[in-house]
Amino acid sequence: MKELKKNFLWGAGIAANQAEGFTNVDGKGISTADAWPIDKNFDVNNVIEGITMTKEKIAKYLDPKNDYYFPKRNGIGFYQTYKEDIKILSELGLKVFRMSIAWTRIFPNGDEKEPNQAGLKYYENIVNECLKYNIKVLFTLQHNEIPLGIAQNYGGWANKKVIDFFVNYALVVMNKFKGKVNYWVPFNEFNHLGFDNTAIYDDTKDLINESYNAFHNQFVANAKVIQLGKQIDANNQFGTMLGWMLSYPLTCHPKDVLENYQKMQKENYFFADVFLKGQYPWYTEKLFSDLKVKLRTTPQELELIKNYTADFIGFSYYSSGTATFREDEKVTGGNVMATGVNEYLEKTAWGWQVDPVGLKIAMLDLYDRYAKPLFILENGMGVKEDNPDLKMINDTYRIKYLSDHIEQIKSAVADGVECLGYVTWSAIDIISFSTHQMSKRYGLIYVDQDDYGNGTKSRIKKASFEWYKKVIKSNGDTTIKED
Ligand code: BGP
Repeated sequence: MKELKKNFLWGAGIAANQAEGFTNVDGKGISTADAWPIDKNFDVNNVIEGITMTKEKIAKYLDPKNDYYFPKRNGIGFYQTYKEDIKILSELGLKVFRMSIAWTRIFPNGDEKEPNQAGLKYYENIVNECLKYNIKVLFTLQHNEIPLGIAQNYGGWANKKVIDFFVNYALVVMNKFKGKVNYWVPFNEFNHLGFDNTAIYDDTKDLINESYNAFHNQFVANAKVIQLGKQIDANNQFGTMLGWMLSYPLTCHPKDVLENYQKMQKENYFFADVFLKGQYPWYTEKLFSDLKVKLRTTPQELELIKNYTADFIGFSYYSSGTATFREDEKVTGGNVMATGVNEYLEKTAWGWQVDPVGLKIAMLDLYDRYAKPLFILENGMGVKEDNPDLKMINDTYRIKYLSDHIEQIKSAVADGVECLGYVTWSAIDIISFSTHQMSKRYGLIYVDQDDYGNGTKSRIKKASFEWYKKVIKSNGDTTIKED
């Protein structure tokens, strides 16, 4: 029976906008992520509200007269603590550390010609720190943050000028880390609408049409980055990063099955096809006529997309949902979008339905369709973990969640699926992407900090840290063995 490869890349991840803080230091510009405050009127279970932004909202949020608190401007101070944090992470025996580069540390407004050297130096320090411990780095270039200047001055990714700005940024960092970093993910969880992903304000006229034009421009930028990245270093490997929104038909009613199939097409396969097959799928014309989308493309762009597809299928998996044709659908939370309830599944405190078998279903489906190596780039569970006494948190619930999902990965590999690695989300407690809370904790390491940045900032390993260390050392044995 096939087992995990000996060089299976056991990893853990964070994102710059959720961890670094120090948003106005060493030349960094303000990003779309820096514009989200904790807003008391905000419903933390309405995931959509946390990733959409309007011109009116941002004017209110950025008005100095309003004293909002912006969690992602502080993160967990990783910009300053990265040496200590990476040292702790090295104790896991990590093979790969997934993190993102903040575009605004390299090009503060996004459209500059020359890079900010202080920003490059910081990421060089990170890379050197990781390599010191034999930890490979996997860089994401756009992880739910874009220079605010791109939104304000260019209308976001719908503007084709942004393609060249992004490619220029990617060239600078790929040249800088040539020979040191070979795993690159240009866009994080690309397959979702939202200001965090396109820098298009949600009150923009013709939003859906502009958003799909933004996606197209990102497809083009992605292809150009792969083309040039391979010229810089033939060893560079490029991955998709799809937020895999797995869903099932609510019932076996044929109309539910059809509804779910088309939901999977629209939310998942559409994007995966362009990235991995190099062309828009056969149903694009119908989809675009339904959505009233008119793409602004050129034959050269479509040729680029066709010739430069991803090397591996990177994706995140947290939970699954359901779909039904009926109007009275009961909905619950999920990654970047709400989804239908599944009565057979437990939910996290944020309503995300825990479904380890769904990860194997996603792996079989993706491998079946695209026949390229898989790489799980995010998997974990957000939990409220109050810890006033600063004790070691015995997060057996997280160990169970991660263990159940890793067992499904092993099962898919035993069936013959090729899998490069697994990155648990998150290496350390960081600010939640969609709710902007510190209290939605994913980390193997606890950080003493509340939703408003108060606390000692001390780092305390959770029980899952020691457990994951054993999983890595044994290359996948998830049973807990006392020492
Ligand atoms: C994904 C993001 C990650 C991470 C994760 C958990 O969408 O790629 O950055 O945050 O979701 O989501 P959240 O932090 O909103 O609970």
